[in-house]
Amino acid sequence: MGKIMMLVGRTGCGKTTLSQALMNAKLSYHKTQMIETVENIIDTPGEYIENRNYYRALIVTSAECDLIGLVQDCTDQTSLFPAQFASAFAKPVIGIVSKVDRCEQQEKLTRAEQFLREAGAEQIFHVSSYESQGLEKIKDLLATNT
Ligand SMILES: Nc1nc2c(ncn2[C@@H]2O[C@H](COP(=O)(O)OP(=O)(O)O)[C@@H](O)[C@H]2O)c(=O)[nH]1
Ligand SMILES: [Mg+2]
Repeated sequence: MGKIMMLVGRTGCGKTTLSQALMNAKLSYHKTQMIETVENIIDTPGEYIENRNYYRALIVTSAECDLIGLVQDCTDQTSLFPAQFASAFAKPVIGIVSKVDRCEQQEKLTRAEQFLREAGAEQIFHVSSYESQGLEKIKDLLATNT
């Protein structure tokens, strides 16, 4: 079965591509185990974080997931996540730095991590859906039962 993760982040940060990359990676990795082939990802609209009026919708939707992934594009110079946004959820919150294939300078990574830590993310992951980087670690997290 595995865990259900809800992805939250502004439009264009890479949520849908990541969902698909996780599914594809899982499919190829576990191609002989037909039962566990589909990852459980809730891909939320960017509007939910871009407009404060939708925060409630995010919180309501989070009831259906086991953990929340805040997605921050490493090329994005700004963040939409309020300080300690994670505390609004009654679920564990991880931070996902996306598009690390475009992170030529270390500063971009550090900046994205800082935004996610300020938002209250416990653990930070680095991914590139284009280069299938960092996907295994997230799949492992979703596969664990505790
Ligand atoms: N360089 C790079 N671009 C990406 C990556 N993931 C997504 N993108 C691009 O970023 C844009 C927005 O991606 P999308 O998944 O639709 O973002 P969403 O709005 O958060 O669902 C698209 O043009 C994607 O091709 C990645 O890992 N690396
Ligand atoms: Mg999308």
